[in-house]
Amino acid sequence: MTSLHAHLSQAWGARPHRTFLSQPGGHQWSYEEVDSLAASYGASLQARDVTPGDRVMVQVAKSPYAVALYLATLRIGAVFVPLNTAYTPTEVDAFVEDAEPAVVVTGAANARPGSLILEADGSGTLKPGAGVEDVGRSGDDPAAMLYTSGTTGRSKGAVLTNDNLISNAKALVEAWRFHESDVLVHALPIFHVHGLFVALHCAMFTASTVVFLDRFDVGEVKRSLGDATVMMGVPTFYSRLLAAPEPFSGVRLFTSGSAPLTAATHREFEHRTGHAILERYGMTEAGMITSNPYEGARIPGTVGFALPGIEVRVTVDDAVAPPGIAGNVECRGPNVFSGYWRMPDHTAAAFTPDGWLRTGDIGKLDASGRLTLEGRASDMIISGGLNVYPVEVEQVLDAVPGVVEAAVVGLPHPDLGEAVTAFVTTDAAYDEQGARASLDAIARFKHPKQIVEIDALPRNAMGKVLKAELRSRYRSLFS
Ligand code: MLC
Ligand code: AMP
Repeated sequence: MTSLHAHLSQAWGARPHRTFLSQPGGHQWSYEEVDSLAASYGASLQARDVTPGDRVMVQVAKSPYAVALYLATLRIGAVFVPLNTAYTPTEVDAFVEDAEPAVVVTGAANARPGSLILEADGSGTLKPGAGVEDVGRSGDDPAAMLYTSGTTGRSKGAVLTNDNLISNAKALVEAWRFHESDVLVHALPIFHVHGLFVALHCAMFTASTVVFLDRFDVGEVKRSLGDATVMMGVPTFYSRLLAAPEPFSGVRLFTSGSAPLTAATHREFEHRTGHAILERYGMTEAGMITSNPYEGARIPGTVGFALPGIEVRVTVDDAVAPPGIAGNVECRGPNVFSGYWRMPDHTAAAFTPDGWLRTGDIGKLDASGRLTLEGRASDMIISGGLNVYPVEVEQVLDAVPGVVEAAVVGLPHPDLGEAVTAFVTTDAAYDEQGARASLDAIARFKHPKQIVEIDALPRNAMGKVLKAELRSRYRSLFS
């Protein structure tokens, strides 16, 4: 039994009638019900000649039907490729061209030629079929591929194997003491590692219940927390909950990740609710890497210790750094992905010669092995838990008539952590409306919250734009 699907179905097989996905004011989906829907979607995909290893690309609204489609894909040995629903048709074109999926499933609003339709209420052209054939998969076989943006602006498909996902789920269940009686509030999207793997796998591996919300709505989340034991979120969830906090007395665990949780938010949340948020750290290529302890000190501003079975080190100039010295964070373990889809050079560059994954994050370990992150090697911006690569936005702005040059940075933002901000030098042909219209080619969460016209971009002697200076000069723009 080596496939992720086999592990999951064994976990919930003993409790098939237990509620899996609970929709407030709506249907309560048992494990058995979601599993049998997954079997019929699997049959339907097989009837369309989807075979093991084929990519199934999915850009659909969050719903129990979408979860069943994920499980169907695993069950037939195909590779699940989820896409952010905010991606524009132009962005999706690039993913389709790269992944060459056997099937693309979308909502009606973002339908593409040949795509199957699946709406949040289950309607559409993806009809359940009958007679799914189970397919044996080994631990090394790919289970999912998630696109991550790159410093060059070109997205890379990170291929995750069955073993990557199984080992990480087991490590989290152990570290966070997941149990069949847990009730998890799920308000994250399900097209990223956080909402799809971290949250859903912890629940499925313990056959526990998920309060399944379409999105993060602060009122709905607060109501749901009344009957819940766990919530996982990005820092924006916690800063929004702080606007009107409650004791949340039935909750045993709040976790945060995907972006830095400020020490101020951590302390204020603890002060006002009595809960010390457990911050953990991860990335698409490696799932979860470190976590603050379940028992023991959850220190604000730190991301804790390597999870069971995973090793973390810090290097400077290719040598392992002693405790207290900041450098490149690297990790190794069964969680680390098999490589980027059809990009051997990028895959090779992601690893050190001795086989450790270069995370691209800068941090330091203390003598006890606790990690503190200090920044990122690249200019990547994390806005509300979503990654934005400046070069992608700069390329769009540079092509706008009247823009002489654009530089995009992340500035501190009270709600989103960092806000995408563009600085442009312009000539007489420039107007901001035109620039905004051009940005429609890329997803809206990547759009600058402000486009600031300046006389000249600050540069060093080599002519390189000094983004650090822009960040420091304009650090109060959103406060
Ligand atoms: C939405 N908008 C954003 C945004 N989310 N803008 C910048 N950054 C974001 N993150 C924009 C929309 O385009 C829209 O713009 C406007 O905000 C309102 O949209 P919305 O959908 O109503 O927003 P809201 O529901 O408030 O969403 C904010 C959010 C959401 C923070 C709740 O983005 C979210 O759920 N983020 C979580 C992302 C996540 O799961 N990350 C995990 C990555 S995995 P307009 O212009 O149309 O008005 C990973 C590894 C790891 O990193 O370690 O976990
Ligand atoms: P992604 O490529 O979307 O998976 O994003 C991974 C990146 O998110 C990591 O490389 C980190 O830079 C960042 N990240 C994840 N968790 C944390 C955290 N707890 N604190 C700071 N940054 C984080």
